[in-house]
Amino acid sequence: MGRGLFILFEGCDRSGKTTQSTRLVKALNDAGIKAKLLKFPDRTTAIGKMIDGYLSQKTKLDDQAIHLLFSANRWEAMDQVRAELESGTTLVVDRYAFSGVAFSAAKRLDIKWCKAPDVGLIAPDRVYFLDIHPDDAAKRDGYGEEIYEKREMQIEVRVKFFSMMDSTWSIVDALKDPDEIHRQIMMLTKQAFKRHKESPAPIA
Ligand code: T5A
Ligand code: NA
Repeated sequence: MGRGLFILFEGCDRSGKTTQSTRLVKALNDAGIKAKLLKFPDRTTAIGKMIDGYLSQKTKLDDQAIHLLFSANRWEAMDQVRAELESGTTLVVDRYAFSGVAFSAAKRLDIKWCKAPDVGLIAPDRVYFLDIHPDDAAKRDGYGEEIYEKREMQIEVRVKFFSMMDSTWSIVDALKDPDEIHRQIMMLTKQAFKRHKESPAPIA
């Protein structure tokens, strides 16, 4: 049996990443494909609890310190990620290192410095970018509760995401109906499995 695929969802806050990543895992499982959902930040670990305190504005941390904690929170999951992929499980990930870089660089930290701690993390096979203008995202439930959910910040984050895109990314219109977005993501995922079957690439 081959390895699983490593598929990421990225996007600005409230773009629908949790909704769509959850639906994708369920649809893959229903189709008999072994798949699991992961989420970063993983707020359940000791590092994740520090991140949660910062995001919910209970504690303060300087920009560099919180950036490194987000990266460490990914590194602490890497052994498990590798083992799952090798065992043939496809991992669908709700945010990853691109969020790490986009949010910190949007705060004017040097982008090269922001990328450095994540160098060597397992690279994705596909990235689905749920694209929404922050003004539209702000109309959705629950917006504005966490530290980064502010208009100027989100506009800058979106610019940073666009600056990092390459051929592994697909831009998905996040304003569409959730069912339509899900269908598009299923189509993209089927293509990714087909390509991987035709020319299998090792875990990068
Ligand atoms: N961060 C993260 C960093 O700074 N560095 C890092 O390294 C990482 C990994 C928390 C913050 O941390 C920052 C980025 C974030 O600011 P989080 O825990 O992923 O990151 O944030 P959450 O609050 O969990 O998630 P988001 O706010 O990003 O929301 P989602 O998951 O994009 O959106 P979702 O699916 O929860 O949907 C939001 C609302 O919209 C509705 C949903 O029902 C829900 O009410 N909705 C739709 N409505 C209309 N049409 C659609 N197509 C819809 N899809 C969903
Ligand atoms: Na989410």
